[in-house]
Amino acid sequence: LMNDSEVTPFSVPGYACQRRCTLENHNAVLTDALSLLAENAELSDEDGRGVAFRRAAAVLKALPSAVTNMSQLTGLPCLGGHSLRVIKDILENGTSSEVESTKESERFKALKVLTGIFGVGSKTADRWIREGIHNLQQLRDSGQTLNRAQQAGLEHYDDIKQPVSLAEAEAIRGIVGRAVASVSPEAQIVLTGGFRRGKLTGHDVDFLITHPEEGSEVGLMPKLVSWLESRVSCHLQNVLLICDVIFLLMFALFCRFSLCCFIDKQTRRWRAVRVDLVVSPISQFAFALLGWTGSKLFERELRRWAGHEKGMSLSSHALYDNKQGRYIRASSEEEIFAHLGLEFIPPNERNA
Ligand code: DCP
Ligand code: MG
Repeated sequence: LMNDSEVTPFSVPGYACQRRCTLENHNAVLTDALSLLAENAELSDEDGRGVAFRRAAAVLKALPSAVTNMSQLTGLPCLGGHSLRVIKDILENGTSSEVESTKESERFKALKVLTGIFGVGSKTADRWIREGIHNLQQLRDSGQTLNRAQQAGLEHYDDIKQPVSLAEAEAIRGIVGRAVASVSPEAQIVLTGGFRRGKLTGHDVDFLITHPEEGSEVGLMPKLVSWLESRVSCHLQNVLLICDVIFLLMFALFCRFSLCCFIDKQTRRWRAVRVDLVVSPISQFAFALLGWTGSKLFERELRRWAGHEKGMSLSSHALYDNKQGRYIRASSEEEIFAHLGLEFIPPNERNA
């Protein structure tokens, strides 16, 4: 048995973008609990609380081993009183009563189900709940008017909920890649999002497309979408032959770059998958690549670091030096980290 004085506290830097965090998580029970509270806060429009729980979870994800004793947490950043109470509860009792009661609450369950519909955010879900709608059947029966995205989201709810595998992501990459090549032969396509960070599943597939010649990317997105749509709607048989095992149908362009697609597995079963396409001019490519690789918290922390520590504004388009009043160019992620005075963190270690 160790007493507190023999416990060595962990130590990590304050910003997630200063930490290397792989997918290996020694504190999954604790981080799952804090993530659930973060999700509940976000779904309840309490973003500040949500971020606080996300930051606390990210600190625990970055630890080299499992937390067994509260005293190991002394001096760690981002662990507020609320998060510490939850951690203490779990270390002492195996569970946190707050997490358990949140998980079981009718409101949380309804918010999860309703915002799980593509095109439905927390505000819409909240309005529906106030009108007595708590599940998909009640929504269908309610006669609520749904926009095009929401109609598709409801229709393909089960498919879209099911995680996308890396194999599916790669198959879709092949198909979108062929589409890109035929509308713009020199254009480049990169898989971003969670898959670029080494995840084996995702809730969608994120792609970034650019063209080596500045300006030639203009108009690429509509061409790409209509190529994919026409291929599938007019030449269903051909597409089946072209893509033999797996193929895809861009079935609607919902917003700027969020698409919903169908792929066919060997079974020839159609399945809806979310695909996010982003087109970036080459001059902004490094910023877009960094901005769309994630994780979401890593991105948030990069922007916070830039603003608070460096007097700069970072987005997925550019880096601006507020004091000098000028944009800072970069042609690689490495250069952006260097401009920010940060050690380069490769994508697979950005899993904050
Ligand atoms: N992104 C962001 N802020 C947002 C939305 C997205 O910074 N509000 C960036 C970071 C994300 C990336 O875009 O990692 C892709 O968004 P996803 O929601 O697809 O996130 P992931 O790909 O990381 O998760 P998943 O594996 O579940 O798809
Ligand atoms: Mg993704």
